[in-house]
Order: sequence, then structure tokens, then C-alpha cells
Amino acid sequence: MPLVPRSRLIVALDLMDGYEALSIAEKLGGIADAIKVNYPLILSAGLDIIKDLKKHGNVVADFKVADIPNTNSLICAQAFKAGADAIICHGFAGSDSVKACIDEASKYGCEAYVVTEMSHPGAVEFLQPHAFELVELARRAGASGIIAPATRPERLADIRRKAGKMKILAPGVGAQGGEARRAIDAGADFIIVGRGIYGADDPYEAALEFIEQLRR
Ligand code: 3DU
Repeated sequence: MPLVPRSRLIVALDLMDGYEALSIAEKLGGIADAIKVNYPLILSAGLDIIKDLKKHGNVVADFKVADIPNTNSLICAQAFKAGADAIICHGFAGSDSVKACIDEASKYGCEAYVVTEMSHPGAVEFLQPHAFELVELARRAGASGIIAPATRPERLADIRRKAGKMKILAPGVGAQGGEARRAIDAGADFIIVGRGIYGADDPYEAALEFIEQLRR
């Protein structure tokens, strides 16, 4: 199912234990708009964890796919067959590689999101100088949305201006120093929070607190 901003929160479950991930997803009880899975969880618990997580809502497969078009198609097909609702791919591999992810997503009625500027400090070295080109590439290829940094709200605002109708998912809130409200004010449609929720004593309360900040 396509991502629809309701709570505007996406929870990244970067855990190495499938049972723990499922237990947190269950506790969250669908208050987030999606659960995001990445290699730490998939490599430790297996791809089938997506099917179990899906019982609790949409699942975004953050595989940062960045290969030749054929390999990208094969990777995306595995994610969608396992039940993912959306895939995240890199844009730097080029428009044909991105298009392969988008085409595969549409076969399954799913979405593809393209990374533009990442949220960590090192992203200023190579990605930042090309971020606007990556936004344009994603837009032309027909991506559902892009990934842009909550850690740099001013860059997020610039990217928003160039993104047109594409949805923006903003990681970097909480542990990486980004602020939820500022990211949304800068133009993000969703914030992505990992450690700030799964690392909290009470992940449900922590998620509620982020959602409250977004409502204010
Ligand atoms: O820093 P956190 O624990 O809130 O986790 C953020 C998640 O989002 C994590 O899965 C990371 O791999 C992903 N992500 C970024 O942090 C930054 C990006 O630019 C793209 C994805």
C-alpha cells in the first residue's frame, strides 16, 4: 500500500533480533505510518520477517539498492514478494538503475523512494554536491518520493522546493540530532526514527512523544 501521511512517523527497526523487532512492532500497535527494515534486521532474521511485520502495517525495505538495472530488478522483486510496500534505492547508480526499481515496484502496486542527500556528516562529501540532480533524476524517473536529511533542515527545505509532488522521508531525527518538528516544517512528509524509539525504555511512549511533536 502506498505511504499516506497520518501520524507522519516511520519507525526504523534496526534490531538484530527478529523476536524483539516483532515485539516492538506489536507494542506500537499501528500508531506509526510504517515500519522500516534495513540490513541489520534482514541479515539476522531473514527476509520473511517482512511478512510478520506486515501484520502491524506498511513495511519499507531500506535496501538502498544501487546496482545495475537487472540486479536491481531482482533485488526489488525479492523484497516485494516478501511483502514490502516500498523499496529505497540509491540514485547515484543512474536513471536506468532507478527506473528498474520503479518498474519492479509498479508490477506489485508498490512504491520506490530514491536517496538524495543522506543525513550523516559524510554525506556532504559526495552526495550533497549532487543532491539536486538526484532529486531531478528521481522526479523524472517517476519515483514516489525521496529521502532527504532531517539533520540539515535548510537543505531539506531546498530539496522540498525541487521535489514537486514527490513525498519526502526524512531520517536523522533523534539519535543523529535532527528534530521532528523542524523536519516537517522544512517540508518532509514523514520522519524516520530508529534508535530514538527502539532504544527507548518504552518504545510506544517514545513513538507517541514524536507523534505529539508533529501535531504541535
Ligand atoms: O539514526 P536512527 O537510529 O534514527 O536510524 C535511522 C535509520 O534511517 C537507519 O535505518 C538508517 O540506516 C536510515 N537512514 C539514515 O539514517 C540516513 C539516510 O540518509 C538514509 C537512511
